Amino acid sequence: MSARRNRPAVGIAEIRPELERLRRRGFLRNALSLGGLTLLTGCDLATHSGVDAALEAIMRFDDRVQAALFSRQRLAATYEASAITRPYRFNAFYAEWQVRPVPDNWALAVSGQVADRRPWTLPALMALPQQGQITRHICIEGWSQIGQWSGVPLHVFLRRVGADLRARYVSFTCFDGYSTSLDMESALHPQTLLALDFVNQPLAPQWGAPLRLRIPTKLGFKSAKNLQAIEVTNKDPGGYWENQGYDQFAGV
Ligand SMILES: Nc1nc2c(c(=O)[nH]1)N[C@H]1C(S)=C(S)[C@@H](COP(=O)(O)O)O[C@H]1N2
Ligand SMILES: [Mo]
Repeated sequence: MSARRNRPAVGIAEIRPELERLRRRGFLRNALSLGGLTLLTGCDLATHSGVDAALEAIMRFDDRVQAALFSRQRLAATYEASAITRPYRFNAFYAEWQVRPVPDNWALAVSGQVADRRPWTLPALMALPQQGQITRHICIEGWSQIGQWSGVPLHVFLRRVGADLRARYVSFTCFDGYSTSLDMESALHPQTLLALDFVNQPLAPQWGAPLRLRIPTKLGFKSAKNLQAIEVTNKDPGGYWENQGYDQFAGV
């Protein structure tokens, strides 16, 4: 079964506001022409590496603008249970059905700038304070859907393990080979969840079992499924899509 062959779960009218937002972000990025950038960055556009460097600079400019506009107080819209998209679509970087079963004796590894590096079992995660949300998941491919997730707010978890909250990034590694990362400000946003449940049931494997990130203030590729490890670090960890040119910030 190919995820990308699935039909979009919502119509174009419903996702228009999101598309408009994405377009505005695109405008922001194009506001500086490549030529203008040569002056700003000193990149030589006559060479491939020069063009690469200029594009890198545009992306970093965009990330900086987005980070400056981001506020921990600004919440993503929430919805009534009746708005939940059914059936709910599955998406992943692999083209064919390759959902990995949850490894035996799964535990979430914690590393980097944290005081307590002990791994977390599911019962231990379930014993932490829980929070739910009904929010819209927006994929960069141009579709969106509304779902309900509950689990441990990431800021609660980071404080519990004694993470250095002045570190710049939190990185996420998944057992299906995926990875992504967040800037610390976004990691501490009150709606950023380590989700255990989808519509009040434990996550199914294709939707991220046993634990996934759910961050409604970012594009869908940041909501890492099938988590295996979390690291707190000052070095930009990148990620599966980030390393192929997607925004590090990727706000919606
Ligand atoms: N482990 C893992 N997490 C992932 C992905 C993936 O391929 N593997 N794809 C991302 C992308 S691009 C999207 S749009 C969402 C899809 O989430 P869903 O299957 O719950 O709709 O998961 C994100 N998290
Ligand atoms: Mo996506």
